[in-house]
Amino acid sequence: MPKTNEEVEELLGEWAELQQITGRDPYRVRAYEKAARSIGGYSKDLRELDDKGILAIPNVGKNMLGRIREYLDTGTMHELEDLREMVPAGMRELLRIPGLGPKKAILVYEQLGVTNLAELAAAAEANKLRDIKGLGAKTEESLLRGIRNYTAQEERIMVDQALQAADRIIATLSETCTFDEIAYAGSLRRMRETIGDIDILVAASEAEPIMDAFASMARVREVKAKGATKTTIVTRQGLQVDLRVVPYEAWGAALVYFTGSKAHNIKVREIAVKKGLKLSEYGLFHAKDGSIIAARTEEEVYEALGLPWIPPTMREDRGEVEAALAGTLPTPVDMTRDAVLEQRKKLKTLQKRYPKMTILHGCELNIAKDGTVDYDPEFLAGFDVLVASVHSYFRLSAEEQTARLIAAIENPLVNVIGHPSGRMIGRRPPIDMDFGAVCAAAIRTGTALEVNSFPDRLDLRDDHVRWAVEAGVTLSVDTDAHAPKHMDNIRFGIATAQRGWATKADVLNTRALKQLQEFVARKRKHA
Ligand code: DGT
Ligand code: CA
Ligand code: CA
Repeated sequence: MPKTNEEVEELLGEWAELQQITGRDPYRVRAYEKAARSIGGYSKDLRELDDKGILAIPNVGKNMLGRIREYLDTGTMHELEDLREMVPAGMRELLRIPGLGPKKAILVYEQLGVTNLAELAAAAEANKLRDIKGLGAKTEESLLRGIRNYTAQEERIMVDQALQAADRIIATLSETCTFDEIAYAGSLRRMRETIGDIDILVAASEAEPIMDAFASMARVREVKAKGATKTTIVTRQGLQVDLRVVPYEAWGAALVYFTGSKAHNIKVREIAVKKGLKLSEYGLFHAKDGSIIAARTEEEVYEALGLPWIPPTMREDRGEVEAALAGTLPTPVDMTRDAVLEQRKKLKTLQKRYPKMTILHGCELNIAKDGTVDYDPEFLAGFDVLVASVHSYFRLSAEEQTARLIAAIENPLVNVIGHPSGRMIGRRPPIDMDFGAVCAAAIRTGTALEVNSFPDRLDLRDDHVRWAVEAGVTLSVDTDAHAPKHMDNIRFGIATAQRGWATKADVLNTRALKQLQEFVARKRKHA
């Protein structure tokens, strides 16, 4: 999400709350809230839009446009500044107490001079609220309960809120920084029901630019600590977020360490000690000479300890380490299969409703380190077309990477290799591979290579397209759309294919339905 949009969302949200306190009519307050949300979720940067473009954002009218323009030009909104002067700083928080709407907030302010949560709590405990006309003893009691709940809850937030915040932060960092890996760790990765603070882990060769980008995000209220490898901030919603940058080589060890839980870590470390090893966030080492055994991936670290990879959701020291040692660790439920089948059912219904159209059910599979893909062949055969792509292990040697891709290409159920080089423009270099060998395998097996249309991927890139076309590879120009608006990206994919001199005959998705189905069936014959 563009940073400016996030800033404007924050300011309009604050404006809405201040208006509530000063007794503005609720319709107007709602209008600000709605505009704030639309702008925050809008994909185009406000700074790059003209007036017409800004007015095209849902819920943004002429008045709002004026305020946004003022902010873009001057960095402030003077009416909001005026409101801030009128309303004491702590008043906004009062509205978070259940049962305390703007009317009551104004009452306690006018009659008792209450301007923040601490003063409200003190007044309620001293039974001063019940004497205010319009409040009474019952309201006082329920407010007191509300305050206690709120203060207790403030320290831990619900997992969905934490996940949403973490996703947004990861999206912001992905837009602004270069790194190898990023993930949330801690209790959020373990999916505890409430989260104390968010822990974000990044693998990169240089920590400083990432720390800087993190500390200067629009959502930051306070930078609590900023060191060489760890920065702690508090967001404007009062959420604490720790960011740690680790070397790429130690990614797995750091992920184990910072995912925890602490009790799980202690158990795992005991196993290391018994084997004469030392486990830290930097890796698993021989205790004697300090030589390294494993660190790159979680699987490698667990494996070197004689354990299978333990799903983060089980890492609570509730017997999972013992079970893993004994080989009795259950594979926990994963609902994705059911979700896929559910989706297929929906498509069948749609197909019935639109008999003239043919709906195909496809899926993008992940290519594992060894070239295998998700699910078993029987399950995969239920799809009409399958794409498989690399999403991890970007730094394998050219030999390993080529063997991995060819293994996926040779899978009779895989029809397209998605974004074959894995590059992210400006953020991640392409994987090392023998592209000639990959092309040869694609031709031999009847597998297409994708031209991914996302502007930050464009993968295959133009010169690889030309190489593939000359070799005789079939291409598939895809949007990789995750939302309807991404469909527009197709123009970049087509342009990339054109720059590589691809013709209609080279591109799978220009063909008639029957030809596509034949393309899939021909390969499946070898299953
Ligand atoms: P939270 O934030 O209260 O919901 O819970 P966690 O588990 O996210 O805890 P947090 O944020 O304090 O630390 C993140 C992870 O870092 C934790 O799960 C395990 C690891 N960790 C932190 N401190 C220690 C420690 O003193 N020893 C060990 N072994 N691990 C630690
Ligand atoms: Ca945490
Ligand atoms: Ca933490």
